[in-house]
Amino acid sequence: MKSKKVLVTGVLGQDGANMCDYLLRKYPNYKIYGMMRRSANPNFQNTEDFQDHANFKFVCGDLTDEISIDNLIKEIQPDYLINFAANSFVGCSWDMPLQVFDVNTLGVLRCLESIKKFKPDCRFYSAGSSEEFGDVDYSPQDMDHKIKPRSPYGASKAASRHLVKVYRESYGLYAVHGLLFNHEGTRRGEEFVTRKITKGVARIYAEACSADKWRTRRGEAPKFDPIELGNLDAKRDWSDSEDFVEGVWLMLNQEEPKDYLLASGETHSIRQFVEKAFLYGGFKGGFWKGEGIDEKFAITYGDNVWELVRINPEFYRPAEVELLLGDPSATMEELGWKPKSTFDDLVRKMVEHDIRIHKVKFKKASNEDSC
Ligand code: G4F
Repeated sequence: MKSKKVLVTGVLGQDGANMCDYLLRKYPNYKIYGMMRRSANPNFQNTEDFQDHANFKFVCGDLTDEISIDNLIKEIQPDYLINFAANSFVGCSWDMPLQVFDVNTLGVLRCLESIKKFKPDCRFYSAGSSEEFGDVDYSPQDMDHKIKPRSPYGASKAASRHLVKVYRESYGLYAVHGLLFNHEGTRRGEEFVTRKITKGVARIYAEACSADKWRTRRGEAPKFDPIELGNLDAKRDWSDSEDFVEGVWLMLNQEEPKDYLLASGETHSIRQFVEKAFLYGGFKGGFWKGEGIDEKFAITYGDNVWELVRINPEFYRPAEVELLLGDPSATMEELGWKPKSTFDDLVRKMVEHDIRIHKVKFKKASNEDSC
């Protein structure tokens, strides 16, 4: 098989790392370049499984610096540029809207311009988002749904979608914008609600083990710090990021470029994610009590009621996307894409992974046997 060169931006993040991992396994002779920003303290946790592969190389660049993008395209001459670098946390996009537009929108423009000037046959992927649909008119959402973003983040992604179309039509570039619904996994950042919950379950699991021993020794159980969350009623269409990177690669390898949507076709509330995550963490019989900001998720243990989750209004957003549910049927038919993981597989995988890593850390810190 002929070797190709792929430049993946955002390599330290979930999707960039999953894409590099996927390509190195599928095409061990491809040269994969993972672009990262030069920062004082980079976290290589997401890349440690593949960063020593002979055909993988880290390169430095920044979407806000066109010189760095131009230099990379000129020097590498990539066959594909897969852009996963972004400010991807919706919640903070109200706090830094200009930076969000600089990275998420102008960053895409800089990539398109650079490809146009220095490697016009390089295929380009732009990471779009179901946040572009925002305040949805109907469910499930498909590619014909109107653009109605509710956050600076959603607006930045919608604008980049227009730019991709303009460059595709004006200059004949193979440029595609994938509208991806929520996608998670064991490389997910803790600022996102799913990983915050599964890491919280793992912490409480470890504390419960210790409490159990403490209780038998002293006759009472200590209190836990519950997980603090915002809006529990928002509904999201969650998938596994590992399934999505495969879909993105298919989008990049069609005869003609066009935009696609990736989703699971199911929606679940944050509340349901909490329930499932605690169940897979071994906490049976959890129940909700109270209302509004006093609502709590709790469990009865012996004579005690343990609070596992409580509301902190600090995590509410100025405007919320209440419901996302995608219709992946057209993409499945056109690309032959089929996700492998279900919602349950995803929650279970994340909880079990986090319990495993937390146990090791907990064991080291407390010198206790894990339970
Ligand atoms: O996990 P989230 O922060 O993801 P969000 O905002 O849906 O965005 C993710 O999916 C998009 C695709 O639809 C991507 F484009 C984007 O980059 C990102 O990957 O929040 C999910 C929901 C929200 O409704 C939020 O209000 O969870 C709610 N939530 C409730 N408590 C919370 C929390 N979100 C976070 N991050 N932290 C909380 O404590």
